[in-house]
Amino acid sequence: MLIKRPADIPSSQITPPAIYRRRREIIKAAAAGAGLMMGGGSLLMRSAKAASETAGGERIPNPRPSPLSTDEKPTSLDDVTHYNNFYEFGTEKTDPAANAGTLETRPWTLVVDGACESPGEIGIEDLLSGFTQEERVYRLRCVEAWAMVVPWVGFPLGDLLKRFRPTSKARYVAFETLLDPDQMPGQRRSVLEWPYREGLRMDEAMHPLTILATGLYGELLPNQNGAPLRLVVPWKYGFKSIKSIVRIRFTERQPPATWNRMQPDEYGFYANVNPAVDHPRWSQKRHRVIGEGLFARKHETLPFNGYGEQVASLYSGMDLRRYF
Ligand SMILES: Nc1nc2c(c(=O)[nH]1)N[C@H]1C(S)=C(S)[C@@H](COP(=O)(O)O)O[C@H]1N2
Ligand SMILES: [Mo]
Repeated sequence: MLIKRPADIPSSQITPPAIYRRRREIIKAAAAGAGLMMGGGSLLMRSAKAASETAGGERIPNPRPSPLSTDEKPTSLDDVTHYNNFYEFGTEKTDPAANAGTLETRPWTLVVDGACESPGEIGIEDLLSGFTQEERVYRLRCVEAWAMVVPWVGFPLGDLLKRFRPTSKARYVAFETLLDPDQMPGQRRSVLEWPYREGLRMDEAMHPLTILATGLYGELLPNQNGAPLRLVVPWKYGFKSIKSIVRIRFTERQPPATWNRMQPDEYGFYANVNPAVDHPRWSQKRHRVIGEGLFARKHETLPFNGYGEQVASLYSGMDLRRYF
């Protein structure tokens, strides 16, 4: 390597996606050619057919721009769909695009229950037709120190939650990803606790900037981005934005969240983007913007990812060093 970097940052975090991807392809081709089938063997086998089987590609008619959109330049579709975190399909940034073709997103049912007057379930087709589709452009930043601007298609999570009539006991909202190791081969390894789980406080969940995304770039979500339905919370680090959701539950107590349970000192429940609180192993003051290249200057990270005016009041009076 020409570039010196701290030893504890995996190369996947700092290499520009295009170069990184090419390197992975070369490594995979070499491995396949040599007949190597080690740990990731079954994942490698699937990669060839995966790309054409993703749910993405179907146009969503006339999504309207949301007034909450940023006017920053969106990250390219190629980067948005090939530089992902989705451990159900592998732990490398290129794994989800290569392996997520095994996920079946039709039929798909979302169960909503817990502290509410009308618990029930809703099929994905009803969800897609029943909610106003507004195109929203959000800056989404990940704790691993990169940033993207994604033109999500989605609707406010609160619009859905209200229909199930949460009671006064509903203080939090818990989310769960599908659990099915046949469709999500990464779940055969215990890199995380499965299913992936996340949670929000009720007021965070009802905030208009918290959306359920069903598409991006005007098309249905590709599997690797969390088809058919994923959360987007733009003022929080990426891991809060849980993908491929099958269950939402209203709870009285703070629900368990996957990364928080794994490493509670590194990943807080709130996970609000905060340049003043470093991750124990790296600074969170600056980040790279995907698409600008490795040599571009890093950007200053803003409190709440630049959405402080809209969301800071949710946390007034809270010690954000303690509740990170
Ligand atoms: N079910 C599930 N959801 C997930 C993850 C995951 O591994 N599994 N990774 C999270 C992390 S760490 C990030 S940074 C974002 C990445 O979203 P993107 O690939 O669409 O950019 O998804 C989040 N949602
Ligand atoms: Mo992340």
